[in-house]
Amino acid sequence: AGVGSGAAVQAGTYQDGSGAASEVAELRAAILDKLTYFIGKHAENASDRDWFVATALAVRDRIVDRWTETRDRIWAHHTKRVYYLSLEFLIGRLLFDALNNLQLTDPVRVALAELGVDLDRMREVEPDAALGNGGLGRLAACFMDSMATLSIAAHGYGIRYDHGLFRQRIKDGWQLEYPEDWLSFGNPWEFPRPEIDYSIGFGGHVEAMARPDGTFRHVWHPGETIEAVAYDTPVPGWRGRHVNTLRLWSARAPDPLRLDAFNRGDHVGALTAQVRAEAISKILYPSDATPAGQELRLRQEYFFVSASMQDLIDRHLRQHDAIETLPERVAIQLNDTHPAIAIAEMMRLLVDIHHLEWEAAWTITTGVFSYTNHTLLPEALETWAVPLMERMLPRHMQIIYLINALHLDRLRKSGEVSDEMVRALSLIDEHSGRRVRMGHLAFVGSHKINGVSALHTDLMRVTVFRDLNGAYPGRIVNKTNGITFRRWLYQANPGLTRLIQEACGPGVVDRTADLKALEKVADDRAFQRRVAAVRRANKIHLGRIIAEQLGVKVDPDALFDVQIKRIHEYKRQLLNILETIAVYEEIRSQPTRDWIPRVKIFAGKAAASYHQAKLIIKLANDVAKVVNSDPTVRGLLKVAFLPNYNVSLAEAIIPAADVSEQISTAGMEASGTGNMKFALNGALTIGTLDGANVEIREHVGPENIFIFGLTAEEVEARRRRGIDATTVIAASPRLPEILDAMASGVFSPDEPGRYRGLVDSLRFHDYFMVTADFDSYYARQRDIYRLWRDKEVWWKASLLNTARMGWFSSDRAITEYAQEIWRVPLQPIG
Ligand code: GPQ
Repeated sequence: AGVGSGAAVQAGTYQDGSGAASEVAELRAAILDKLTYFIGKHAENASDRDWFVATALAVRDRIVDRWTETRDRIWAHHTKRVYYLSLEFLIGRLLFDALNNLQLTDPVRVALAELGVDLDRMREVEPDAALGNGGLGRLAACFMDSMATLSIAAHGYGIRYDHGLFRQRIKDGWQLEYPEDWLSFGNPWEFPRPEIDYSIGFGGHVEAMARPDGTFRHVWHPGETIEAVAYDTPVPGWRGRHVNTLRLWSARAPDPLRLDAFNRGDHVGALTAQVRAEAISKILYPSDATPAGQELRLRQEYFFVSASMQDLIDRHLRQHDAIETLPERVAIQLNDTHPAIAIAEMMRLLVDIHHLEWEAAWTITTGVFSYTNHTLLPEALETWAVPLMERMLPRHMQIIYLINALHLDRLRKSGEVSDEMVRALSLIDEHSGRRVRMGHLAFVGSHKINGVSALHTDLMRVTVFRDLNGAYPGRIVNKTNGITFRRWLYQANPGLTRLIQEACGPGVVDRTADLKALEKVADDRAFQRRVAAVRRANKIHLGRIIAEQLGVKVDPDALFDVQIKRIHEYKRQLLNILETIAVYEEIRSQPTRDWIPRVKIFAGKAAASYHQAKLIIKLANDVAKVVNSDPTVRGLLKVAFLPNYNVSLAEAIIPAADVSEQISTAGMEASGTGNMKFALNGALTIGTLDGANVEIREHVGPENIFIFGLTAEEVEARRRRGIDATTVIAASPRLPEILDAMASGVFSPDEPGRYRGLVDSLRFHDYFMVTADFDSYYARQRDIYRLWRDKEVWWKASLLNTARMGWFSSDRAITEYAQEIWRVPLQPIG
């Protein structure tokens, strides 16, 4: 039975089939078999984790046949392949992805129940694979799901970090970072491939060998080699008809142990080479949009890129004899600049190893590569010091110089280019010591460069890539981000999904355009009430998590106002906290007014070295402490900062949100993807005209979203005039009081001066326009509260949001990449 059989729908799942009795019996037997023979335990003494592993392995078996079938089909048809290179894949838990895409949720639930095991409880023991920092990494995971769903022959390439993003604990309101340990109990989804390993060189020198014709052949003699070993995770698409591979590389020393040293008694020294080598895949850098600026980070980048380039060229040559046909068979997407060294590595392999002429190699390289830019923040544009590159990758540095020389020559020949323009176009930045601009390298080595929302792409063309865009017109295209509805609606919100299927037909899970049919019931009071009941149940579930984690009790009938994302000044959690303080002061001074009960929910991690962001976390917690314990507030306002934000927590929070905070300084958020998840689940957005908010407004309609604040252009204009906010604050009816309260220690009685610096930076150096946008933000929040009182209008707006978000599916985004950038075939679903 497929989706929409309509039978035997279990609580907590949407309609994915009734699960015939034989299917259930087979699954039960398979799970028991894994428990007995793989884990080596009896059902009586199996833990939840044992059951999870047994279930995952039984489900994995069902994936494997389809996986090999997929490989055979691609091989037989010589299908053009896509390689998605990303330093981050924020995949989260995989069990429900697999169950839902294989239509196995219900039968597995029943099979486990017959064994006395609760699927939902067991689900919680799966570690949340956090091989990414935030939006960029989660986008890669959504794209993997969509590429498999659309039957694109795709491979994800990345690093198998032993430790993903740090675990966040909040102690006395401060963030503490602890190592994350997702692999400590093994990983049932992956297949180690010890036989697939490549040597990766570092350092050493380059030998130039003269040929008889006077040209030179270059041979790189690395000073150090490290092995990259493959670990494969199958990625099944929707309905399991196509299964792709996520191949993650792990670092190994070629000689793990120096026996001579060990026998001499130098037990530690004998292992140093191993430790140095394996450090490469040890941890994910928690950098999020600021360069780590560390040698190890560059080693990570080159390590996974070189292994991936060698691997894909090997695969190509096993199937096709000529390297020249690479662009017809292969498309490589660079997820930001982190893998941009792939351009130089590809040139090295083509020229030095496969002996192609430079021009032929360059045609192939620009034919296969394309690059996605994810930020315009200047501090996040990756550059590497030339001396470091020379030392670590001497041959690549030569290649980059030559690429640069030919690129600048071509431009000089094609017309008038001033010295200033040459400086702007050069791959080498000469401003503060010489540095390689990885964005420029990715740009000149690619045939297409894309931004991730319409606004972001427009800004790319006039800011960081202005001169390159002039020199290579038409290369920059837009591909607005998307999200996989399978995880972010069908799995995360089964209650709402059931109602949607009822209103739009069961096939809506195959055709997101069918969501439009919800518009017909948007006014229907009875339907609205059922949607409201689902939201209420989701809020009770989230309320339980809040109570467990924080000991704070929240009312499910209060308005849940949510901001969850990395903590960053440009994302402006501070603006939200200022409004929270304003509300708090008002409730205290006018206690008898008819206040709407509300809960302000925050979650997110700050980069460990980002002090201002960590102080903002502390402030949110300080405000929470004061507000939550103030008797005059009487529970009308609660503040909750949930620790250790990750994919799983997002899945619990988003379906429970009434209001979604997307309040970045206009021009600074490249796209946002959380904004899409909330709107899809029916939360109403309060946001600036930034990133994809602009397009969300176009789709849901301006009356169903709360837009406020300066536009990107206005932000620019103001910054030019100066960012002292003294007069802005003085003109505001509320800001002076709020800032005085903060600065004088109302929220930090134990250390009254704690926020003085923060307030001073708002007063005299408000680069992020928090004060400039405060009054319009505050006013928009009042509009929200007004709407909340009129439940009929509220739920209509909510339903219209869900109905009109179909376009933001990552299936749509990937279809655009496939057709306009990669030029690969795909098979739509539905
Ligand atoms: N993004 Cl450069 C990250 O999550 N990490 C990064 O290092 C960079 C960008 C985000 C960006 O801030 C969001 O606006 C996007 O929605 C997201 O990438 C995916 O494109």
